[in-house]
Amino acid sequence: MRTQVAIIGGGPAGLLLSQLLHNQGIETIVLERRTRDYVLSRIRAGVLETGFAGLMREAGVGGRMDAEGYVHAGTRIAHNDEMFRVDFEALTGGHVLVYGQTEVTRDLYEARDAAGGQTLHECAGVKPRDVDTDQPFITFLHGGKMNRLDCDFIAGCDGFYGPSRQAIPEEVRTEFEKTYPFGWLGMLSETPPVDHELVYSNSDRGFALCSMRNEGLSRYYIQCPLADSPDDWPDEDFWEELKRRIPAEMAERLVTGPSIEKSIAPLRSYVCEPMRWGRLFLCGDAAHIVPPTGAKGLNTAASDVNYLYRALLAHYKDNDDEGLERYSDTALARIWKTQRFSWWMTNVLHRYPEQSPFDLRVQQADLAYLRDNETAQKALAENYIGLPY
Ligand code: FAS
Ligand code: PHB
Repeated sequence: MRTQVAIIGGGPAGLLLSQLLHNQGIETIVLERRTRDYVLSRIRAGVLETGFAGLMREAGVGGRMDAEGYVHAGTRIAHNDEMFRVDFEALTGGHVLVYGQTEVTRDLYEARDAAGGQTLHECAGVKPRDVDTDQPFITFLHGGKMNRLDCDFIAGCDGFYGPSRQAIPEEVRTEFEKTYPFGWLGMLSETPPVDHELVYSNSDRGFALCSMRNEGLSRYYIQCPLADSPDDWPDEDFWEELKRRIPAEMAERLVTGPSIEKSIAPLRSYVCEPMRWGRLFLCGDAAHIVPPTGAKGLNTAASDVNYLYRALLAHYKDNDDEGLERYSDTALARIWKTQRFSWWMTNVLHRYPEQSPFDLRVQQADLAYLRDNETAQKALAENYIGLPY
């Protein structure tokens, strides 16, 4: 088996890269560990940066996103019963689209099907080989037998737990990590959202986020101890705690109902440098993780795809390898800015178990500065809608 670009991982990064390359006549094969249904069952991100939405349209898969996605021109920040709005459009002329990652992945799968794209599911033991030579290949179990896929390049889009990052020699890798002493308990419910925009709340009881997928599907999060499990949180306890963490007038109009999904995600910041080793290129969660506070995980995967796609295009179309040579530095420059923003948003909005009275006053001052200062709000807005690629 041979292709030009072998892609490990059929999540949003792998599928988007495959679709973009296909549109330029560049062959790809995607090797995915899970079933398609499993991949499509994941409930994750919900906010698309301007750049990501543009890339989806460039890939020819933006139709449903533009028809069903919600333009959000701003977001609200609540601090106990006080709330203010950051107006993205007035401050930057831009906005974000609220459109679930599950829908993004579904649109990409449908486009790959229509294009006759090759995505092999239930691949086991996927292993990149000879990545530091000009004849890399991948071995993997599929259809009951060992297979070999020869290729020009390998895109490691296999998420945090995939094999690609491990193919970079340990002595070459520098890994940066920060863990947070809390997680996010997320709930999906078939209820109308409490507000037409997102509400990020810093309350004396901890962080909460009110989001949505559509007029009848709400997505809520509350900060919770890492030791908790979803079973510790019956629906009624979740709703009661959420009501205590958002402004009273919103709590009064909050419509509750049964959860259709409930899960806890730990918060972590992580970056692996470099993102390239020979003919292996890491993309998305394979190379970096952010706390979801800034809605940057999925969006940073998209910016990696943007850089790698254009670098591969220049290689095949113009015999120009500068983009490939500079890929890691270029992608990391933007990644570290999203890491900073996600870390800052997490710090300003969460209550830390060991927070001193001084820390608390500084956090309150940060929120007050954001409430009162247009420059501070513009900085948040331009990061939130997405820095330029
Ligand atoms: P993904 O992890 O999505 O995809 C990697 C793919 O590789 C998967 O399909 C996996 O099955 C496959 N794979 C793994 N190992 C393999 C192997 N050995 N062989 C073949 N395939 C393999 N981001 C936000 O912006 N907002 C959020 O609210 C948010 N919430 C999240 C909640 C959770 C629980 C998690 C885990 C992440 C969340 N994220 C959020 C981040 C998330 O959206 C990621 O950034 C996004 O999925 C990144 O996409 P990929 O890089 O494609 O990685
Ligand atoms: C979501 O809707 O899932 C969501 C929105 C914004 C975030 C994180 C998650 O910062």
